[in-house]
This record gives sequence, structure tokens and C-alpha cells, in this order.
Amino acid sequence: MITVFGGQTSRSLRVVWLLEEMGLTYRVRQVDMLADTPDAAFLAVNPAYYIPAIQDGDVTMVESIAIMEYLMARYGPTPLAPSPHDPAFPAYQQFLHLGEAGLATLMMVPVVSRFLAPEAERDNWGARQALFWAEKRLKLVRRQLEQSTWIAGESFTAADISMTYALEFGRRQAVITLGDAETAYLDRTMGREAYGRALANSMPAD
Ligand SMILES: N[C@@H](CCC(=O)N[C@@H](CS)C(=O)NCC(=O)O)C(=O)O
Repeated sequence: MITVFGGQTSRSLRVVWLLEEMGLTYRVRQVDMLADTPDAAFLAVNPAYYIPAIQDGDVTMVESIAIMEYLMARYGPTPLAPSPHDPAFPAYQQFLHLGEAGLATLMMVPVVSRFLAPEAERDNWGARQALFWAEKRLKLVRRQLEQSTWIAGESFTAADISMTYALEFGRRQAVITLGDAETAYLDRTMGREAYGRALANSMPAD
């Protein structure tokens, strides 16, 4: 059984969504990153203490994109990962990583600055610059969505899972403004049944 350590609005949703799309069995182990006391059991899994992480037998992994790549390689083949010979592969590979390295990671900086930085440091050069870089990278997403239904072409792939988290995070935290094409795209990706199940299964129990 695959265990996903995470929470509903975190990047663990990428992993849970992928597991749902692939029809694999898993369980979600909630980690409350905002709790006053660190979760000792989770600290043993990930001493760097961030989510998501997975345990799959003897395998322990962190990094949402790497985890998705592991799961698709280990339990595939799956249409979520086009083969290297598929014409969609370069765009797939690019946007799979751009969703985290080029967008979500950069957007985290202004978001956490706004919520966690001391009052006088909330509006800082680093946060503004990170947002500027993310907005520049969004131009690649916009150009692609003018040409194709999904981010890597005409089939839904794990790159859409990666990208959806980034765009939805930026929109939810109001650090980016989405145009009509990106909004319609999120309606398509988040309208998938597997997304709905992933969201429901990622909810903490009361
Ligand atoms: N690049 C990592 C980023 C992970 C990350 O930033 N996770 C957030 C929650 S979505 C977190 O746990 N942050 C707390 C921390 O890094 O201390 C990934 O894609 O998994």
C-alpha cells in the first residue's frame, strides 16, 4: 500500500490525483504543517519536514514531480507519461517541470512573504522579483494553451497535474491573474472525476 503524507491544499494533491488517474491503491496520512509541535512520525520520514512524501514498501521519496515520475515508471506504462518517441514528449517533459520549478516554487516566495514575514518585510524585493519571474514563465503556458487542449497536446498527462496545482495555487493566493484560456483550462482539468476523488480523499477527517 502506498502512503502519501500530505494535506488537502498541498502539493500532495498532485500525487493523490495521479494515483486516482492510475487507479492505484493508496492511503493519505495527514500532516498538519501549521501545528505548533512537529509531527514526530513524519519527521522520521522526511527530516527536511515538508510535504508531500510517500512510502511505498522500502521506498521513501519527497518532491511531488519526482514522486509522480517514480509512480508512473514503477506502475506504468500509463498514457499520463507519453513515451520519449511521442511528439508530445518534449512539451510534456517541459511543462511537467515548469509547473513546479518555474511556477509553484517561485510563487511560494511572495505568498509566504505575505503571510509569514514580519510586517516591514512583507513587500520585499525578493518576493517581487520571484513573482516577476513566475509571470514571465506564465507566457509559455498561455502560448501553449492557445494551441492545445491540454498542456502537452491533445491528451491529458501528468504535466496537466503539475500545471493545474501551480495555476490553482497562484489563483487561490491571488498572486497571479488568469486569462480566459487558463481559466477554461483549469475548469477542464479540475472537472475530471479523478481530481474530485483526490480532493475528497485528501480531506482531513473531523
Ligand atoms: N518542490 C517541492 C515543494 C514542497 C513544498 O514546498 N511543500 C510545502 C507544502 S505544499 C511545504 O511543506 N512547505 C513547508 C516547508 O518547506 O518547510 C515539491 O514539489 O514537493
